[in-house]
Amino acid sequence: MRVEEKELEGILASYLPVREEPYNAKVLEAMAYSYLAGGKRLRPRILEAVCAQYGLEPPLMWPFMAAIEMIHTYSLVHDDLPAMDDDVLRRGLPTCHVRYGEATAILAGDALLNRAYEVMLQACLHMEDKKAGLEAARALAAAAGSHGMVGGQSADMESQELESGSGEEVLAYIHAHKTGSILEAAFVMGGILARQPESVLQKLRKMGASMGMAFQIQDDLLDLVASPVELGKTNSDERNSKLTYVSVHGEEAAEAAVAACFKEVYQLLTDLRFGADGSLWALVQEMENRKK
Ligand code: GRG
Repeated sequence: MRVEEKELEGILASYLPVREEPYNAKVLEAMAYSYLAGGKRLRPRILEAVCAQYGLEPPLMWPFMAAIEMIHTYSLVHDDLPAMDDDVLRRGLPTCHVRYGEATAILAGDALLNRAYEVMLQACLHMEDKKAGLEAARALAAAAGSHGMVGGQSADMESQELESGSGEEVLAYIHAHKTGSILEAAFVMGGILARQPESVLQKLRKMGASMGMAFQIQDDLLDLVASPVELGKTNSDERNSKLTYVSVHGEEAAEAAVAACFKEVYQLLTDLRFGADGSLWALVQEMENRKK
């Protein structure tokens, strides 16, 4: 069952740490500021929809939904820092470091990451199937780390130094890891929590990988038509220097690649008997037609 939007926001908020003393108030405020700034909540929605497909009852998946959104939010807060993408706007608001200063933004990201693990491990303590909970948490940790999102971000940072022509392979790595890993985790964690066999998990992983690829290329295509202000940039220099699917393969090929990825996702949904009237199918359609 899919919870309503307002209820989802309440569920996500309920996993934030509670203020107990005045001394750490600033970092708590910065965490809440970025986490509750109203993103699309795509990753928790995917996790929820996969769990629902396999009959897993809420609220078992809620802490895992909150954890994946916390890790996603931490990555955005750190990605926006001057040392990385240097963005001034995120989710329609000033970025965390613009609002609270760089040191607090670093700490808020660190604290969201740690809170995500605390929330999942706390949930595992009370779960009947602790092994499934731990396996889901392990999958998210692996997806977020050096062989996942952080690895992809690192490759992306290094890619600015690449000689032209050597971009294709590294670009595939960046997409699969920086954007793909956490999306893949959203799909596979749902399957793990619902105790699905490895054959199903493999298909869920593939679905996540294709969604991740489509999502990133879409992002690059949307960036082409967005103004620097919409992009949260003070100027457009960076857009021109970035290695993207569009800069390597061209716009037409990028659009074709997005279409091919979605075709594969729909095929996998059909193979796994996710019906066209189900919430995951609707979510994929929403992503296919997204304008931001
Ligand atoms: C700093 C370790 C570290 C990693 C950063 C997520 C990320 C890795 C960078 C973001 C760069 C970026 C704009 C990638 C494009 C795809 C993407 C992840 C967009 C943001 O996700 P959405 O659209 O955001 O789901 P909302 O705000 O809706 O949650």
